[in-house]
Amino acid sequence: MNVDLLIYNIGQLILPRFCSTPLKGDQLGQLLIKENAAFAVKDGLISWLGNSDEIHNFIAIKKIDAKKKVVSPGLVDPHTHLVYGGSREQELALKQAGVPYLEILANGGGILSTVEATRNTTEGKLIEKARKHLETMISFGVTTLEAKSGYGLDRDTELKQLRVVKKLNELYPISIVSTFLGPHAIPLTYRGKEERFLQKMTSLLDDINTEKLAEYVDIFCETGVFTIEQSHKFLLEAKRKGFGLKIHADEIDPLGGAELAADLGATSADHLVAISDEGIKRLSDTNTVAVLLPGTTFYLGKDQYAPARKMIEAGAAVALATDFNPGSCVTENMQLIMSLAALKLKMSPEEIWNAVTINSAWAIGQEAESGVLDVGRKADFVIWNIPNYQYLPYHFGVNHAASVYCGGKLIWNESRILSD
Ligand code: IZC
Ligand code: ZN
Repeated sequence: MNVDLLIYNIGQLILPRFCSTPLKGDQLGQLLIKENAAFAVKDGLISWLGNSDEIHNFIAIKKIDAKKKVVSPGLVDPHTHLVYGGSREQELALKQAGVPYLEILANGGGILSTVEATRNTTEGKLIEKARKHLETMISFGVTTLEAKSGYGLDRDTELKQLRVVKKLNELYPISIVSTFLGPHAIPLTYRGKEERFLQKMTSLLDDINTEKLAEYVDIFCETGVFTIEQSHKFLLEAKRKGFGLKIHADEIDPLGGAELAADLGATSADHLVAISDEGIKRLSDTNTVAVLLPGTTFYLGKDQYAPARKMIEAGAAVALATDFNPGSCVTENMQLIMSLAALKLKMSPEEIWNAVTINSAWAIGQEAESGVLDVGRKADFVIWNIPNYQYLPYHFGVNHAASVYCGGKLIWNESRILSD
């Protein structure tokens, strides 16, 4: 049989399971590991998957000996603020002095300082900057991700950010799902006129639809930002216009964002550090994915992490993401998030692999395209320099990716570090 690519001698092939819903409860801990595996790729798709001893029938343009390494689906990062101007390293000293994240924002810093920088950065420069971050993400094994706007808070800059995401999607073979996060903060000029600002962001939805600039909307539902009622109003209107829903929910205060996400049939509810027991129960009754962001809790120096065990045991669908952004989690490294999930969320290696592949794909509506390796699926995969799948969360803070493939094509290789 003629194929484009044959990869064989795989020590452990990680095979997350595709079900009709995101993996919940005990399912999250079930991960199929195939030893001595091999698979073939034709026209960018997996055309055969089996045992390394069965490959003699294949004539391949290219053969890769995986040398007993671990191979997994490409990682999926379902929550990033990829596109922004400037940076906020000066905030680190404020944080060290104990100034809370929301206080920095209330004083016109935080998100609002990135808004200023993003407004003052051209589309071309934003693309250039985002490319660096994106290539770092890819180097850590990501082949599908989500990217939000939210650093414009005005028509032109929000659309500029979304056009950058669209352009990045065209420039790279990986998949980027775009989310409109216009209600990310209230500009100083709209203090006391929050409803008017929300109205203004809502009025952008038609243009975003027409230009096909985003599939999802999101809102920062938090004390001092947007209330539950405002979030409900915005999300409902976006749903009516055909957008998928996401929400920054219950990160600092338990406002009931998880309950709202469940009520509205949101695709995901993200953060959930302060989720109530009722919120956990409501999420468990739905397919709304709980996207946990332990990198953010770590970076904000908090002791209380999202109650991942409680959520998994209650039957909620849990996924993991970086939350890459210039304020509360400045890392592109999904592997670091996997270690934090083990150390801080007490998730098992099996749960973690499922949470960064198939469940994170569900969190951005990519479950039919990403997060699973199977015949007929796109050949997005990573070859890892690790002896077994449990090793990755254990050895933290470094890059274990040997090479990253998207649609059967090599898009990143560790040897580039030496040659560039
Ligand atoms: O720039 O601080 N939490 N939005 C909500 C963020 C963090 C991003 C930022
Ligand atoms: Zn976020």
